[in-house]
Amino acid sequence: MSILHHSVFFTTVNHIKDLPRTNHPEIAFAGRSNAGKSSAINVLCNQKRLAFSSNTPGRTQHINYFTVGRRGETFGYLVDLPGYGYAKTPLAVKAHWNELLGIYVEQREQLKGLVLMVDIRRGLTDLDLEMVNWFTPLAKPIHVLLTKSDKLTKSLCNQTLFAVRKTLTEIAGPWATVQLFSSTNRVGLEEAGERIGGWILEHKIDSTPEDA
Ligand SMILES: Nc1nc2c(ncn2[C@@H]2O[C@H](COP(=O)(O)OP(=O)(O)O)[C@@H](O)[C@H]2O)c(=O)[nH]1
Ligand SMILES: [Mg+2]
Repeated sequence: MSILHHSVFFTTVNHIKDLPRTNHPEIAFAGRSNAGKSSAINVLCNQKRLAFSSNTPGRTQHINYFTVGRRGETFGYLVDLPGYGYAKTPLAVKAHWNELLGIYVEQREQLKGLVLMVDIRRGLTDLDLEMVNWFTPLAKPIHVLLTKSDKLTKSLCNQTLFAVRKTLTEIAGPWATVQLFSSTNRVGLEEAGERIGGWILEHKIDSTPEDA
């Protein structure tokens, strides 16, 4: 069973100074608002409402932490970052998110990998590329989930997969990988779960019972 299946909510952070003081590895989930990030976290963790999913884009404004572990032991965290690119977000709020997101992504040492949700019908947008460009110099892996693949034909899905893979390889070389995903049809769960779980296990530290 995936180690992600024992995830529970840990904490919500709205300011960099409030990031939890732990040494466990963190895997961040990023993407445009409405790309399917909350749905992906829920389905990967085999839970219905771990991450809040809604039809109202731009509603999740904070950084949410979920623990990953087994038998009362914390192995690491999944970190749900605020979605970006929602047009109706007020400028001041946008600036706050940008700062929160930018500092977290660029400076958080515990961050060991990035999962980037991209709606397969849109492909990589400028904001997604900005995220990849922020991350690439850190020499940490990025895994892109092409979400909502149930919305396109198999052949269109594969076309997008190859195009995105080509672009990512040009920017990030071997650090970036990409796969098809659908929360609705449960496509790509195993591949994504293994990748994310693998990153956490790779960086897992010996935890004390208090961490549980
Ligand atoms: N068809 C389809 N719809 C999805 C999928 N994943 C998410 N959605 C829908 O897309 C909308 C946004 O999803 P959500 O997970 O809240 O996106 P977030 O804003 O990135 O967290 C919701 O209406 C979801 O039901 C998917 O795999 N297939
Ligand atoms: Mg969400």
